[in-house]
Amino acid sequence: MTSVLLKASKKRCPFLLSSFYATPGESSSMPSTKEINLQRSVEETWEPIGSDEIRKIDAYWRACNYLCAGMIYLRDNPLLKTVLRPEHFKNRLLGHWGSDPGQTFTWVHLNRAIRKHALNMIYISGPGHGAPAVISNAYLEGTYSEIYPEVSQDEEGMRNLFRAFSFPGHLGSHCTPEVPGSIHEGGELGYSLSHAFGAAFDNPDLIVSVVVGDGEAETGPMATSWHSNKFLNPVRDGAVLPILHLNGYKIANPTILARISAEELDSLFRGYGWTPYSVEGDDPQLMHKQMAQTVEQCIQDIHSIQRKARSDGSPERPRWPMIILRTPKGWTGPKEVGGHKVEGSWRAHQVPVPEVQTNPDHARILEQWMRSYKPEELFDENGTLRPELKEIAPRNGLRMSANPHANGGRLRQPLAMPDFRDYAIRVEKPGAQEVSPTEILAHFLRDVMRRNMNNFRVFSPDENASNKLEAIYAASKKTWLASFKPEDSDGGEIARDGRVMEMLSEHTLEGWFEGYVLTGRHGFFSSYEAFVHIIDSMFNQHAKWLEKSKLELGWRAPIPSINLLITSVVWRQDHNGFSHQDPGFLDLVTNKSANVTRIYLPPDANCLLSVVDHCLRSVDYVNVIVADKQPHLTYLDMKAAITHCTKGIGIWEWASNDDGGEPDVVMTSAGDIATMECLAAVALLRECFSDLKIRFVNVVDLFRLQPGSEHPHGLSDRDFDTLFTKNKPVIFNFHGYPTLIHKLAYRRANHENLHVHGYREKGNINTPLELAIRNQVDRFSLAIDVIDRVPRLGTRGAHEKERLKNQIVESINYAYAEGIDSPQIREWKWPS
Ligand SMILES: Cc1ncc(C[n+]2csc(CCOP(=O)(O)OP(=O)(O)O)c2C)c(N)n1
Repeated sequence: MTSVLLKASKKRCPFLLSSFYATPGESSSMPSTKEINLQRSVEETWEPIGSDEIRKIDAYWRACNYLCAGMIYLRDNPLLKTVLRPEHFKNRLLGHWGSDPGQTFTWVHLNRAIRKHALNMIYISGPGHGAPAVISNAYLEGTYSEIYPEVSQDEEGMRNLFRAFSFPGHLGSHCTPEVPGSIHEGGELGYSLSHAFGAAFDNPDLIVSVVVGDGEAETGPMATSWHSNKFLNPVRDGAVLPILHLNGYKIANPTILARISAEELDSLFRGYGWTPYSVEGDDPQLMHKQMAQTVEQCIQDIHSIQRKARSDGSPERPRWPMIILRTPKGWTGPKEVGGHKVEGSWRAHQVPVPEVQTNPDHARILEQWMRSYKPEELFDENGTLRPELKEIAPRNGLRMSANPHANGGRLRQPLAMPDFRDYAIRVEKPGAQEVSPTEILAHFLRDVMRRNMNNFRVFSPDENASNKLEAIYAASKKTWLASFKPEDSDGGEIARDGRVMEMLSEHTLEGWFEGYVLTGRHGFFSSYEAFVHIIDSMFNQHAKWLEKSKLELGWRAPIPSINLLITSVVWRQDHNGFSHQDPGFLDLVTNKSANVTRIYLPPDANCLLSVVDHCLRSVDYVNVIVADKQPHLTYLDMKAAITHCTKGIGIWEWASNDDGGEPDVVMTSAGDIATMECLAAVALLRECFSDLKIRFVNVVDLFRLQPGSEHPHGLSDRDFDTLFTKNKPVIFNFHGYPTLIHKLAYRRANHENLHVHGYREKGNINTPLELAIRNQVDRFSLAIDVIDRVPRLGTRGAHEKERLKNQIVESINYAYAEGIDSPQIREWKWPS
């Protein structure tokens, strides 16, 4: 496949393949023969767009642009029925103009293709700060008024729209969840393309158009997501049509991609496996022809790729089309303000004429600018879009602003679930037998996959095998549409029709996953604990989206939850060492709304099964599950596991000896490894002090620790005090950073007696016990802490304390001499 490079400017004829991007500093010149040979024109198949259609498309586009400007500036006089006066302006001018006209231009041309081919298409706005472009279209298509009736399609409604935009208590200035047709806010740049692919997976009839900002294209997540085309299967997936919007500037700088030569740019996207088509210019009339022609070509390419793949059933990796759209930033806006170039410069990024309230010249420029769109030709006296323009937009479900995929919960089908109890481990005695929890889970996930081969995917950054989840490959291999080698058949587990998504980019995977759930499908993501931090920010953004959608927007249907398994945990990084030790993602999660966040630390394999079953059935949450992949002791049979996980926190009677009396100390754990060490400490203490009354509490659902007023899962104070007492020492062994437990429990009556052990950022290449010792989450340190905190053991326990300290020294020496922990540590079992 080859590219088409066309430029539409007043100076040159767009249909001559003679215009190329000038290398910076040079003027455009005729291409070399070689360059011409690289190109193929769509003219062969092109049925030229008629002048009447161009006139209407242009008018529709002007209507969009008029609305965009109105949203930024006006609170009254929306149809410019009188000269603009100071009282018509908003007091505070907010919003972004620069991105809007290129995006509205794209939208109206996609509309043309949708109508022509009855396309099922959604639109993702990478530079979501260009929200006026999306909102104006949603408004003109009627969707906005259907959801927000006060924003009616008349003068009053237009006034309300302008007032609502970027106004306190109203609409944000990004493509926030409030915006119909949006599944991507675009506030934090970089994720639009991966979201687009996530939406396209398993949606064979859907085309996801996605505008990528040229600034956005400089971000790390965007850079890696161009590779998503190696994971899109044209037989069973939809298509993604990226439109790279080269408007040349970011907030205050030129963009890199707009300042490299045409050849470099073309090579870059070819190198990523795309077929780039370029549209370039500033003359609207010529640009409409070019864009219509190019969009048509892209749709034809997409259809022919899909036809071919679907007829022969064995997809080769196609070179999907993409558009490189080069237009001036702030196109059609004021050319110059106060002697400074505005259109085609970074000055167009936000509010291009900044002082309309105080500077009459600025007010005049704004009025001229808005009148240049000729609103009287676009809207009737009542402010309603004229019928001949309305008719060029798609209708009903074909409107991108009303496409059900953009409100994916409406399409959500619950997963067909196997019975998780069928995967249970038999537990005859607590703490006697070891299994890898994730290995057990893998069989369950495999069967979830088998039953849901159209709406469930598993995501991991090259780690499913490492995380001992490889049993899922029996249901489906890893998606792979790049080339194959003979050795791949020997355990490579890759296939063109695979459904397990593995690529070494946490960003791209999380973006795919979010796009997938936002369009109503389900998934499961596993990551090494330390590196889940790479998607911290994506988690933040998704949690914000969920919070808004769930609490404030009744029209958005619930979507499946994001399920994140954090494994390869901090405590078992024997050869990876310090860089792989970071349990801090949990701290981040607790910053987000209690309405959408859940954290589970199942202590063993059966609890993990129960938790994952629960999470896969849930909606509108981010569920974070922490479970290690190494063999660990099992404690609860399935019945007990279900009861324990349902309660989320509880006393383990078999590990306690305070029944019927008051405990001297409450030993508490959260996390699999933390639980084992805590139980081992209990066993040591019981050996040393037969009369010591110990209560053992395990926490699965971390938010049980917070008061009910703070989190819906929070325990009442009464329940908390019953479990933890109001005055006895509580020794809490925690999987993560100790401060998190204090943060959650600081309001509890017994907080001053809560002593939390957890990761203290002390790590290296360690044996498991030696690492635990360095961070004082080991059995000996915990037992010593109990001796220190239980007053009656203070002096009585002196000898025991010495012996425990000796064991610490001996354990470290053993680890340093042998490179492993001693057999009695490695083979420790709960004493029956
Ligand atoms: C990850 C991230 N970094 C920084 C910003 C701040 N920011 C907002 S808009 C913008 C420039 C965007 O340029 P581009 O993607 O080209 O969009 P457009 O030119 O269409 O406005 C920046 C840096 C952001 N929103 N997200």
